[in-house]
Amino acid sequence: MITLHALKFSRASRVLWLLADLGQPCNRIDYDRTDSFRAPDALKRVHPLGKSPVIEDDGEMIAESATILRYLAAKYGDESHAPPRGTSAYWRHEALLDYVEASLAEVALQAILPAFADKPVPQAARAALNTHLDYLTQEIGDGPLLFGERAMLADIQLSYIVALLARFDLLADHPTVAAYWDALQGQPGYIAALRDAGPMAPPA
Ligand SMILES: N[C@@H](CCC(=O)N[C@@H](CS)C(=O)NCC(=O)O)C(=O)O
Repeated sequence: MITLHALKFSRASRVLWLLADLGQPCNRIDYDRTDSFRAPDALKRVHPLGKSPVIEDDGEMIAESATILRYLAAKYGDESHAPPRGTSAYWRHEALLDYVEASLAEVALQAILPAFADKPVPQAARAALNTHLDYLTQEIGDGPLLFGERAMLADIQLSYIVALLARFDLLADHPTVAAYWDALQGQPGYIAALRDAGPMAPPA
């Protein structure tokens, strides 16, 4: 069985969402956040970077949530979380799946971290975030999700960042992204992950 190392309020929720969609159980090992909201040292004994999520499966130890999502979809022959191969939608989806951690996460955290510490969000951080939220608004289009009604891997990957942005009231000027967050919260895999492991974002 797959083992999932799941830090509280973390990107591990993405993996739980996909596992729920795939109907795959896992042996979830939970890690509480430290007082400074970091991962405990115990996670460093799992993976040198001490980050979550990490999965163990059939002797493989896999980090990076996008890689884990791709691994699980490939392993379980899942064709329902990406557009058909060979289409331009397929490559648009691949780009969005990588975009979340490669480009968006760092910019979003520059706004989220001050908000989390009850400090004002610097103007430059808000401006940079707004550029990405404008981009996401275009990508969502008529929605409700990135590729219509059904959550793809890229939607699952985006959910964690969007949950944090919503939690810290950083979506107020971007109604399309706020509506996207509403649509994500209605997805069965999201609901199952929340029920199993609690919310993606820390409570107020
Ligand atoms: N790019 C990695 C990021 C992993 C990551 O930063 N995880 C956070 C939790 S959401 C973490 O473990 N933070 C704890 C720490 O850095 O102390 C991924 O997508 O999996």
